[in-house]
This record gives sequence, C-alpha cells and structure tokens, in this order.
Amino acid sequence: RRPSLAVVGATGAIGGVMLRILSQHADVWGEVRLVASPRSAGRKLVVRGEESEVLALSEDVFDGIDVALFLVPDEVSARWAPIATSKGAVVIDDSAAFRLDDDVPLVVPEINPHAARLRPRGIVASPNCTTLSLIVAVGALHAEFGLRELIVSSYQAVSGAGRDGVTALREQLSLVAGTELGTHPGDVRRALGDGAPASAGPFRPFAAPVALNVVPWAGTDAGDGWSSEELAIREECRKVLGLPELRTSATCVYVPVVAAHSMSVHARFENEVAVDRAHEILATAPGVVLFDSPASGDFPTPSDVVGTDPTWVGRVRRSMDDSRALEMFICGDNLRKGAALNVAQIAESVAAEITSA
Ligand code: 2RA
Repeated sequence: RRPSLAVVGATGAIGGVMLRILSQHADVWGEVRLVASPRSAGRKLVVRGEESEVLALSEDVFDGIDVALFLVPDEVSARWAPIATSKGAVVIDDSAAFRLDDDVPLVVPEINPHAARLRPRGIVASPNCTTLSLIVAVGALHAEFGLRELIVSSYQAVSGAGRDGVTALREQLSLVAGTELGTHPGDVRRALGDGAPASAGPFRPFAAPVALNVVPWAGTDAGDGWSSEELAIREECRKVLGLPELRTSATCVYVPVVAAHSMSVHARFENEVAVDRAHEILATAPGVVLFDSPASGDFPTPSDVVGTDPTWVGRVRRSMDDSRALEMFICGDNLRKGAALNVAQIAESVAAEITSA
C-alpha cells in the first residue's frame, strides 16, 4: 500500500519547493493532501502533474494520513504536530519547535539515517538550513578524520528569512539601483529608512539594510551576545553528529543573495589531514559536489548553485598553522537541501518503512 501524505504549509516558500520535489522524485505516495492556513485555503496548486485544492489546517485534515510534513513557523508546528501524531501520522517537522528535544530525532539522511526509526513521539525533526548547508560535507570528513572543532562564518541568503526577506531585498535593491549610495557612512540606511516607521523596524525582517550591505545578525537574541541562529548551528551539529562536546563557534551574517547559503568553515580534527584525501572523501560523499580548482575560477558561489540539490565544496586547503585543520568554502540551496529536500528524504525513508511493514 502506498502511504498517504499531508503537506502542511503547502503555499509557503518551502512548500513550493516541496511540491516541485514531489513532482520530480520517484512517486512513493498514495493520496497527497495540501494544507495551509485558512487564509490560503481554496487555492489550487499543482503537484505530481495534477491540480489540487489547498485545505484549511484542522484536526480533520490528518484523518487517514500516514506521514505529515510540517513546513510552517515554530508555533504552528508546536500546536499542530501533536494533533497530527494523535491521529496516527508520523510528523516530519522543519521548524525549530522540537529539534533539540531528547525524544525527537534530528535527522540528516546522509549522516544519521537510522535515527529516524526511533521516534517515541512520532515526530522526526529536520535541522535549520544553516546547519544543513554545511553538515553533509563536514559529516563526511568527520567519518574519516574525527571532528573536534568547527568555526563557521555564514553568508546567508535572504530567503532564509522567508518571503518577507526576499521582498525586502528586492525593494531595497530597486531603491539603491543606479544611485551613488554606499559611499558615505549611513547613506544607505538613511535612504532606505526614510519614511519607514522606526517602530516596525524599517529594514524588517533584517536588523539593518541588506542591499549594498551585509548584516551580522540572524535570528533572535540568545544571550551573552549570541544569536539564536549561531546557537542552532552549535547544538544541531552536536546532535546530528553525535558529538555532544563538539567545540563550535558560528557568526551568522545575511548577504544580498536571494537563495543558497554559503559558509566559510574551519574544521579541526583529531587526526592529521591531507588535502588529497579530503578531496577524495568529498568527491565521493553522497550529496556533496567537490568544485575546487580556484586558480581556474572553479569554486562554488551561491548564484551558481541555487536550485541544485547537493552541498558544493571548494577552496579546500590545510590550515597553515595546524596540520589537523582544514579551511573550506561551502554553498548549498537553503530551500532545497536546507529545508524541503531533507524533509522529503526523511519522509521517503518513512514511506519505505510503511510500505515494507
Ligand atoms: C535563515 N536559518 O537562514 C534561518 C531561518 N531559516 O534565516
């Protein structure tokens, strides 16, 4: 029997990518039910080549559903995922609501696929897009060299902040295009902030202008100077890799890129590393593409990899002062592997379990 699927958040940015993935991947599903907030109910969307009407989120939409994908904000998952599981569905959740709960596995199929089978609450969580942008590559190197420390600087795309992030960048770009802005202290901020209500945060969802600029703050205040995004990388890498003591520091920064997150990574290992061996590992690791011939211009950039599935790795080199550490530059689409694709991969493994039961 083919399991039935509910896609909750079908009309959002990640929902749209999920519908494309469901149309592109081998079709393992029976009924696919599209669900969104009552505001979006009644819209018609195409999945697997057929038009389907979006249903309003309610208890009844989970009747007869085997697997429910939650592609919604934290508070919606926190409220509705337990309702879906109480109706017998396995929930694959893309929000942060359950990621760090001990009784909820946090799964990246290339790294810890078996964790998805142990789900006492019927919920499997998928990591944050920043974690997902780097962990497949770093996990492959860890398996060989033994990871001890990560220092990460992110260059995050504005779509990480949702459709509002993309709208903000596009509006800001249209206001600065063709001007001489960006040459005097605060000129971009004044030009874009003028007339906007300060109380609403004139550059929302960002803390500063993102056009002609970079913004070193992502997420919420997590205390002691850290942002929630930076702590998410730390805690989620520890949990997925099964390294509760992993030393990790991240600095998360938004850049004027629509989609695909980039990361500069310093990874320190237990054992000495050789770049040739690191290249071999990355070139053969599932879900990774090695693109590393910088003198010829071959290195990943976000606008080149956007819309693709793999984690792209380039600029791999041994740290000059530490024979156990590697430096590298990583790019990955935050809406595909960073969100919808990882959720789809977990869901397909659960579907295989149900089909073979
Ligand atoms: C971001 N990871 O990229 C956060 C939330 N998706 O903005």
